[in-house]
Amino acid sequence: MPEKKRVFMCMSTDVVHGGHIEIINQAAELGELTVGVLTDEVVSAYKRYPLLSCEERMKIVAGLKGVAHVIKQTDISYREPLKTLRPDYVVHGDDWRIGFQKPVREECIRLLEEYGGKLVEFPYSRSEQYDQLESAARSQLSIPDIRRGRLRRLIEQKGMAVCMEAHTGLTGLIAEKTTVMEQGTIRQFDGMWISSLCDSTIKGKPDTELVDFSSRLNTINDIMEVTTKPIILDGDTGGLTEHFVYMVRSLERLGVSAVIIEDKTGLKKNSLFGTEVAQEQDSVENFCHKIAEGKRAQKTKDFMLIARIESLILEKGMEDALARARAYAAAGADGVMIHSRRKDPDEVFEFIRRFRTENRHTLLVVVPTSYNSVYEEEFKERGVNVVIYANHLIRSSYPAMCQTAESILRCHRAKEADEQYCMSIKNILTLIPEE
Ligand code: SPV
Ligand code: MG
Repeated sequence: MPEKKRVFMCMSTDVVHGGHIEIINQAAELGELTVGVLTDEVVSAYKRYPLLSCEERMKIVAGLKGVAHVIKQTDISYREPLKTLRPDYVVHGDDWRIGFQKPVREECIRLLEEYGGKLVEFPYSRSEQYDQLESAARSQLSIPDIRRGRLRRLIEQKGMAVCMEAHTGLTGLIAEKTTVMEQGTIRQFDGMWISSLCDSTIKGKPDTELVDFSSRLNTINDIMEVTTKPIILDGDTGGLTEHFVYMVRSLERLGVSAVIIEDKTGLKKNSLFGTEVAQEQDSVENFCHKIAEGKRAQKTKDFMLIARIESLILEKGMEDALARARAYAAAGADGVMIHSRRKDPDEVFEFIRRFRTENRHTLLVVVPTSYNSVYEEEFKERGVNVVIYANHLIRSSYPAMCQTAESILRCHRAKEADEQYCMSIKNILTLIPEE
């Protein structure tokens, strides 16, 4: 008997439908079928956070007729399974000829050619019913109870989460959907930061806690309505402890994953002003009380309270920063955020090194706005758990809008601005499709 051909295909889905079964049947007809099931980390990096864990999905796939073997696939690239299995055929729907998977397909074809394997593509079954299934799965992810705990789990899984600021529904969509390919893997942001600076600036207001919490809640709602990724709120000082406890409950109820409050008191000014403006740090005792009360008010296990240390910003020194970190962790903070406005990262690195030698568990958060040359990988190696790009979407959109406004004024018409700076009307009309 001739040896059975080896067939390989990859699956990420947690909602198996008729379209998948059809492809599996067709693949199984070609030979002995192995299915690579993508890990949670990979699926959440390019599609959405899976509703079922990789282990559960592997069990489901293993039970499907026609599937001979199931393996865990840790990369969107086919490099590893092709190297170890050397399948005669790789099977895929033809939907990956366009879009972000195109380079994955091209690499797969190249690798198959090296040893004479073949790619077999079947028409991808698009049906309204399947689209509805996917959109139902997505809306599950935006349910508060499901969204809230995902930051914690993501950090447990990956060690570090990378967050992009969002201040409107549209910037939320950019933080949610932006995808890049990098050496056969796919990258997306893990979560969103709702910055007080950006939320104030977009309203034309200074970042002094002038934009009140009701207004901040509206921003959170706008973003939550159209996204599924975990959200960290910049809670400023948290206000009075007596008010902060209500803030914690409101955020928890909405499905926000974490709030970061800073240890300042009185009229808060943005940290990046440093000592150029009058800013007062809260007492350790008072801030610890706020943390403890916030943790006591919390109803779920998932929500996190992160204490932000302003000692380096206010030039109070490293020992003060470390003493505060110890005290805040002891008061119950799930994490500490160390802030700095120096261009070089030395003081942040020193804080991380010293804090991590005495505390392995409390989460560490950094906001590398001024020390922007450090790669995320280095933060991770040093023991950081969350990196926040705190203001980059608003800082890049404002100059672009000014350019357009100036061009129209200068030219007395919009033709030049249209051609140089604007996306087409057709593209803006279809940017947000109706559901
Ligand atoms: C914010 O984004 O509002 C922050 C971070 O609090 S910073 O602007 O660096 O103070
Ligand atoms: Mg802020």
